Amino acid sequence: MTITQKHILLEQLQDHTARVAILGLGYVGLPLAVVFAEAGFEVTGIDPDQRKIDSIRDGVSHIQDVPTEQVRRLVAAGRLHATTDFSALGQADAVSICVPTPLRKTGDPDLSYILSATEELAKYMHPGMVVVLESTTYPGTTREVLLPKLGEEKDLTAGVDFFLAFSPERVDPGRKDWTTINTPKVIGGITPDCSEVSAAWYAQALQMVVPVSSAEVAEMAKLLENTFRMINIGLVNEMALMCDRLGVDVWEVIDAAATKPFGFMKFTPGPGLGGHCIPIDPLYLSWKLRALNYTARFIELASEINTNMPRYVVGKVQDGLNEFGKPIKGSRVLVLGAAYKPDIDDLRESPALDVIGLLEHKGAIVDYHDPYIPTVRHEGRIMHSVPDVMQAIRTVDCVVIVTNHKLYDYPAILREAKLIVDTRNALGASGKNNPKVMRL
Ligand code: SAJ
Repeated sequence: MTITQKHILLEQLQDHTARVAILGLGYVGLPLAVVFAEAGFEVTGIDPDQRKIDSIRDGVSHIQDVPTEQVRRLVAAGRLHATTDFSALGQADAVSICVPTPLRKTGDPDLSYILSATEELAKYMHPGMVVVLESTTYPGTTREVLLPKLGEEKDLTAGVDFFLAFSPERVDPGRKDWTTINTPKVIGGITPDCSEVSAAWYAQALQMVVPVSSAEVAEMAKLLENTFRMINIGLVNEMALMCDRLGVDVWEVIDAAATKPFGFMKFTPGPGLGGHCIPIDPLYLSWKLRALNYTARFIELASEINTNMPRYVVGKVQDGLNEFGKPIKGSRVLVLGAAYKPDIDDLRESPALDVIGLLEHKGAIVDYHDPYIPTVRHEGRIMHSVPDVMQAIRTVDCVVIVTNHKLYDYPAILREAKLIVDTRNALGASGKNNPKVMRL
């Protein structure tokens, strides 16, 4: 039997002598690096951000989901290394690419991080490597962008000399029940052998690996997961608009529908769609389909509705102030909660920023409070979370609850505020039929 690269690599993966490199040490890459190191691989994390590297070398975690104790222990044991030097890829057999895939200002995909990571990796490609892309992207990226640069241009054949696959990240920062090690992991290769080898690698460290027949299936599965959420959030946001016109309480409607024990999944209206996944990933899909002369109507409609929610919220503020004979212009408004979702410190794509901008555009004097976010860079200036939130609530003309952090004292807010726009039903029943509370 001829010993092939596949057999050699499979052996190294199974006996954990394969040298692992993780490109990108963010909320996806660091947890993955730690999981492979715990499984017994020697792992090198590579990231251009020297602060991240210094932190890891000092045995300190810069990612909330990764305990510092774990980083310290793995670094001390010589199982976890970190460097800004991409040449470390020359000593790697198994590489996972976990870099950002944002949108450009034009709304088009920004593949610049994937391209630069791939171009760096291409310099160090050698026979007997397995490469897995984890960054969420449009279907075809692995085959159309990575394969030529890592394979054909290096005279390496995927599935023979090296193995290339896609495996979508499913990290939900702050979640404790489903983490990198126990969340089922879909993985699909450029060829069946690529699927087999990459799945064999991940199976050494993760509890459940779900091999699929191709990279495109894996890329598309991720987009379905997040498009599903984006569209259903858009649906309930439109339900809120419809219930408002009908004079029906959308929150009560959703709670009633949610009693259905099958065939329904509860989503709730809100001030818009934040985060680095849900508002962005589906637009990678619709962008790709436009290039194939197909309009992904659900995605475009949901995106339009979700994007309009901050404006709808500001309309509620205007209506509420109007009831008190106050123009929005010159009124003092406090935005409560700036993070894109409760009880975290992540501001990315947060609708709070849109609400603040729209209010200011109408002449309101806007402050914000967020216990997790002390400062916000907004339209070229730094805003600071107000130091005394209850004092601010007592003095402003309107309080807008944009992100319903658990640690707020909602009964006190209801007592002290003159007017509240509650975009999250944070006040619950006490906000219903209350003359000083406007709800979505
Ligand atoms: N939102 C609503 N109504 C809802 C749910 C969310 O308005 O019913 C808003 C949130 O306030 C937020 C945005 O949508 O602004 C996104 O919320 P999210 O709950 O989807 O949270 P994310 O962005 O952290 O999504 C992540 C995703 N994880 C990955 O992509 C790996 C998503 O797939 C997870 O399902 C989600 O966490 C989760 O379940 O918490």
